[in-house]
Amino acid sequence: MGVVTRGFGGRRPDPDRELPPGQFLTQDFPVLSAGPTPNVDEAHWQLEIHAETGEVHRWSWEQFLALPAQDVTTDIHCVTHWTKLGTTWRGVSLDTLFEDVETSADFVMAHSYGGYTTNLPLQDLLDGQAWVAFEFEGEPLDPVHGGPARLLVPHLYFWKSAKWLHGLVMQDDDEPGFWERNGYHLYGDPWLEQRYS
Ligand SMILES: Nc1nc2c(c(=O)[nH]1)N[C@H]1C(S)=C(S)[C@@H](COP(=O)(O)O)O[C@H]1N2
Ligand SMILES: [Mo]
Repeated sequence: MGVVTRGFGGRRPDPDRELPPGQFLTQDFPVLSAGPTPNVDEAHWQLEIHAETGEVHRWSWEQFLALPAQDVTTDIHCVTHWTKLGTTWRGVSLDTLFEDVETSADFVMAHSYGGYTTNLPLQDLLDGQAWVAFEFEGEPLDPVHGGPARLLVPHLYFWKSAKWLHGLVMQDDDEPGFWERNGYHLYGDPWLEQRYS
């Protein structure tokens, strides 16, 4: 199944297409990491969703790859002002991962291998808006870009797309994650230029 998200209607990125305010186009793929790239071995990799009830849903790498995946073409916007158009990914929709999760909590803290965290409203992860991506441009996701798997939430600034994703923890309150505690906006809508708080 293929998915094309907001703003990408053609086969090729349109250089005249409107960018979010304050963004410029880049053709390369910058690496932005707050620390070293963690060495995440697929044999020991696990993805977890922790509900506020204490229930934990867990997938090994093999179980994760057995889930239905989607091809996604989307634009990505970094708070440091670069935008990359028409990037292509393959990943598992968060709708699939949350199918059997019973929760009444409204917020999620994404936790990465290596300790990075970022907070998101649950409703921004559902309805075809977010994926756990494991391929980029048809290749396994490079470790510097979050491989083996990263969160992809392209409608928010790219710091919300946690690399080396390990777990999603349901929370009743919207607590700040790593960059949000350091001054980034709690939500991060690039079209509203919600860079810093
Ligand atoms: N685990 C983790 N995820 C992360 C980061 C990080 O430092 N650690 N940086 C964030 C930021 S600020 C951005 S812009 C993107 C950069 O992704 P890239 O390095 O693949 O371009 O990852 C986000 N996800
Ligand atoms: Mo960023």
